[in-house]
Amino acid sequence: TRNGGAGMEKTLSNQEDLGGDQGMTDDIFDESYCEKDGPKPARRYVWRNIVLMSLLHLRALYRLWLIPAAKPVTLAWGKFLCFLLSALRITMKAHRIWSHRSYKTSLPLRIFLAIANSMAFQPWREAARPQWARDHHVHHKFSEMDADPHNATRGFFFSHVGWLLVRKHSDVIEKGRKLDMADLKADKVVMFQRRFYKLSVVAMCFLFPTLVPWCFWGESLRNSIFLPTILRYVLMLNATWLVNSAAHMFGNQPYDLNINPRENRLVPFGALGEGFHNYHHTFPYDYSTSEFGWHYNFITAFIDLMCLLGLASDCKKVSKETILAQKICSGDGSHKSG
Ligand code: ST9
Ligand code: ZN
Ligand code: ZN
Repeated sequence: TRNGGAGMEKTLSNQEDLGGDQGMTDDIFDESYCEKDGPKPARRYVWRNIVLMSLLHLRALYRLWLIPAAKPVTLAWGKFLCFLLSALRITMKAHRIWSHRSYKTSLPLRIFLAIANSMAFQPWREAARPQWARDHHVHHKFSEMDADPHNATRGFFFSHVGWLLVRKHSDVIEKGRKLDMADLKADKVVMFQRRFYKLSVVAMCFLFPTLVPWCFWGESLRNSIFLPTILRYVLMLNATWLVNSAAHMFGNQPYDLNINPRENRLVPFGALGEGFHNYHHTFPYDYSTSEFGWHYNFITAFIDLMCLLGLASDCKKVSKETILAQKICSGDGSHKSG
């Protein structure tokens, strides 16, 4: 069957069985959904996004030649610190908490992730509503169908960036409105950050990454703007988008042969733990997004460290027996030795 269903158990002291929790069904594929009959609605382009996205990418590409002239410490700053913080936010907060409720966080960790959240600046309209999490829920629940905002059956380009350049299919909005986002609205840190979202994005996504190299090690202003800020942002966006495009097309399907998402460790930042996409769509509530713990999964190691420090808890994990049964029942056999 699609989606590994109910069998989960307590496997570590800081991990919990989700039981009948609502979070477990919210992101499970909905077999009952049928696309509407008749011709597909016409594609409606959003020219503002097309122009801005093209300019952003052209700018980043054109400025690649600045790399050899930059100080090594600036490149290290752009690559590791900013990128890692942005990525921590996307995978830890927006993905594993907001979208899948796969573990719980303490107040200090929530504040830290809220700061990293502004650094990632995804999406532009996040200030208004929990759009990221809603889009991601319908992506799991109605995967590869009209109600999936980045339906990969519409092609690589559409699932990568094209979906951000056109109006959404009406089913995405209709189905998304039925989702319960009360827990996000009840999170005071999220709400506080949302009130100052634009200001915090300007400060954390643009000013902070630019000012540090310029002020602290005398990097030129031009290099400071284009490398750790613009280029880093564009790379981060594309790394996230590859999970929607490449990881839905290339790789094997050890857990469920009947779904498109694949195990793709070549997706940049697969090392962060988001490349195990066949597993993730089969067991979306697993905090680790993989059965292999820390292997290629920096974020799981980081969440485990937070649990050890008492800053995170209640990690949801699928039992080895359930995973094995799922592989035997629906997998492509590529993990037989495992
Ligand atoms: C960006 C986001 O890129 C990327 C998300 C990627 C997700 C990846 C998932 C993979 C997970 C793994 C993580 C890997 C991490 C790797 C780390 C690497 C570092 N439900 O939006 P509108 C309502 S951001 C319910 O205008 P249009 C909405 O509330 C980049 N309702 O739709 C509104 O209602 P109202 C920057 C929904 O007109 C109404 O519908 N961002 C839903 O079709 C209209 O909403 C951008 O470039 C829903 N799901 O426009 C694009 N959706 O009127 C920003 C909508 O009552 N977005 N509604 O307020 C936009 O410009 C537009 O949304 C649009 C669609 C043009 C795309
Ligand atoms: Zn997916
Ligand atoms: Zn997900």
